[in-house]
Amino acid sequence: MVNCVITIRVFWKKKSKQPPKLETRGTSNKYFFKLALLGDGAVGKTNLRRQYLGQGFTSDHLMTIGADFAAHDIALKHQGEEYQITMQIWDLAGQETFSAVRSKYYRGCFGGLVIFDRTRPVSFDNITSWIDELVKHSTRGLVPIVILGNKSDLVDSADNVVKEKKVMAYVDKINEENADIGFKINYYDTSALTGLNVDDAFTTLGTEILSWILSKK
Ligand code: G3D
Ligand code: MG
Repeated sequence: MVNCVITIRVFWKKKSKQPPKLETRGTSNKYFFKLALLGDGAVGKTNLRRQYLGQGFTSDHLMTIGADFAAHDIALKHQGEEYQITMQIWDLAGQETFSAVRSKYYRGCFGGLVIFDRTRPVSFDNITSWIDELVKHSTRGLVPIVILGNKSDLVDSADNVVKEKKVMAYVDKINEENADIGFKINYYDTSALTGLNVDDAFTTLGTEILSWILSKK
């Protein structure tokens, strides 16, 4: 695990770029962020987005083909000033294995939610490669990321769960090794079923992106 983090850090350092100037919509305090959901199949990406958009949880298998996006407007504060943000959230429906599609999907992203399933340890082991892929294709280098340990409602009844301590060690290591990137990688334990921390995760991602970009203006 430690070796993995160090390898990634070298890649991120090489690829990191200055954040771009924000495109404004109408007034100078209205901004638009493209965001991607990343993670193994069935970790809960689509349901997390549905929860955030107020569409509720579904256990129906979603057969959508291709990339799907939806927009959500939120107000965020930065240094006492209010900003109107449109979060455009991209969900790669059912095609996690097609890397050619994914590179287009990531293009121009300002941030990502990197999701694993608390009850499926292999999905946690894979988050490094998901982050790596976002960095490679975002066209902006390393962008703000929030890591989500989803299906936390199942943790008490599952046999083999990813321990929060292990996740925090991973997140702390990334933040230590990349202390100069201008934003923090955050972690939330979530449940798309109960809604636990779903709003907070998206808000934190938006806030990190906004303050990162405004600090460089
Ligand atoms: P994906 O978009 O990452 O592929 P989905 O994942 O959102 O389609 O979810 C995959 C399966 O996990 C779905 O069940 C869904 O209901 C379930 N799921 C997603 N998030 C949670 C969660 O937080 N808690 C619980 N208990 N289940 C969750 P099916 O039955 O369709 O496989
Ligand atoms: Mg999905």
